[in-house]
Amino acid sequence: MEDQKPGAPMLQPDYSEEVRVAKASGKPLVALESTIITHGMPYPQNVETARAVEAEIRDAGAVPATIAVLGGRLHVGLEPAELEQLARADAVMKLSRADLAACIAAGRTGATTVAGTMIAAHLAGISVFATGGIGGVHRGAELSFDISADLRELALTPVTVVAAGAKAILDLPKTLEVLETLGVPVIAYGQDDFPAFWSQSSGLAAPLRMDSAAEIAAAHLARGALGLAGGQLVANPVPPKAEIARAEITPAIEAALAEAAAQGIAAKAVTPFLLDRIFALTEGRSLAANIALVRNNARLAAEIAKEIATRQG
Ligand code: PSU
Ligand code: MN
Repeated sequence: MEDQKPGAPMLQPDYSEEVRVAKASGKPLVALESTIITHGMPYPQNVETARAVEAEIRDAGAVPATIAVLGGRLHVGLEPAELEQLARADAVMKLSRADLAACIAAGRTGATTVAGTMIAAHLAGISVFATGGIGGVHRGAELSFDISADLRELALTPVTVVAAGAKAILDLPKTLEVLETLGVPVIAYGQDDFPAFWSQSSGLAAPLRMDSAAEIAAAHLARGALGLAGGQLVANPVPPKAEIARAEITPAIEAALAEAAAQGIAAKAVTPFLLDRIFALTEGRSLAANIALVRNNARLAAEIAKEIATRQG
């Protein structure tokens, strides 16, 4: 299960100044992905959101580490100008587990998905990561076999990922089944139901429930103590004020899925295509909810990172 061969030289990431100082002084760190910036939101909301999410983590007393590959260098923590450049760039690669090494070797620029970010965070010694939604099992996966590499990564890499569940563009029951098969703990925060990204509840019960960052931190450390590979998925519901009712979002999802099928969208293009269409079809309402929930996840991730740091102290 472990990736690292004993004795193999490990790649040293390029740390931002803020992350370098935090690592040296043992401050709690929270990793952030970059696909949400390049493939998940339009400019300039993408860079504004990225900055706001970083600020939430600082305000909570932890240090943000946004992860991306810039010109073949793996960056853990981006300087403000680097973040702006990435948010404006086009033709940025989308880096999941399969793509990360190829992007670095070719000297290219890419944004990390949940899977790619988990790999980089673990390499940098960061155990908590905040995002919006994870990839999962797509509807019709029994024919397309489209299952995000994010799920397998959660089974392999020991990082606790805070997300607002998975989007209803996916098949949520199948996503939960695959996570169970892979042995990934799925923890709803403060409620019994698995949240559904824009909505607080998916109508499905989550396998586990925890009500404090301390409990989540203790479970993270207990997995390590058991020698278990893999991380945890913390499913944090969207704040009530920002929620979009399921009845309101469903027509947009159905329309986006129909367009994707009609245009033959496949593989890595599926998730960005659906997100872009749903933003357009809800006239930005989905984007406002998305921003609110990512910020909310960043705050919880910072609390978990602080609890882990205290217990390791
Ligand atoms: N789900 C979202 N927003 C996102 C993504 C997923 O609600 O931005 C991005 C994440 O980076 C996630 C990736 O890791 O899409 C999953 O892509 P795929 O389904 O191709 O694995
Ligand atoms: Mn896919």
